[in-house]
Amino acid sequence: MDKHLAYLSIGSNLGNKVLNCTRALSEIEARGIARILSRSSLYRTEPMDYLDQDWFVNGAVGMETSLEPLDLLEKLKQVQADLGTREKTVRFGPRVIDLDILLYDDRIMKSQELTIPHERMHQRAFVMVPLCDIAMDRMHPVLKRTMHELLMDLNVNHQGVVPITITKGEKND
Ligand code: PH2
Ligand code: MG
Ligand code: MG
Repeated sequence: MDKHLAYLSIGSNLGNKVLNCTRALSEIEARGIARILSRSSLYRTEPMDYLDQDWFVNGAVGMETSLEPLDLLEKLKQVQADLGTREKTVRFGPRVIDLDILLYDDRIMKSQELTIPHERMHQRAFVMVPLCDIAMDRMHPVLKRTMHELLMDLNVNHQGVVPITITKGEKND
């Protein structure tokens, strides 16, 4: 089987957000969907597009998969459905877990179900900041600029993205 390198954006803004993100990654490996090669830090991020909702936790991962993009999308949707509520979500609205394919090798595709690279990735600090933790030198196959260059073009000050720091208890350390 051919191996492919895919990058995903992970997000959650309902329930235990950090746990939802880490669970989704465990499920991706447990179900044999992909082998995770790199993971970014997690960030608290201000909601975009649909503003009347809680802040998100976002991250990004690089993974090796033998699935073709549409099969990968299908499996990721199953993970989302199994971890989240099966209720209908508002477009861009609150969700237990969101797994979006950002990049898949240097593949460029556009279909009704899936567009790769993700159409809005370069406009979103909550995607580009985590992605640059793990793939800043990677070239965007359409825009022909590195992820780092694309991040520099974004005015990140206008989009709250704050690294999650694990603080130790005052008395126990
Ligand atoms: N996802 C959306 C819409 N808005 N905002 C942030 N900060 N993080 C997200 O993951 C996000 C969003 C739709 O998927
Ligand atoms: Mg999304
Ligand atoms: Mg999605």
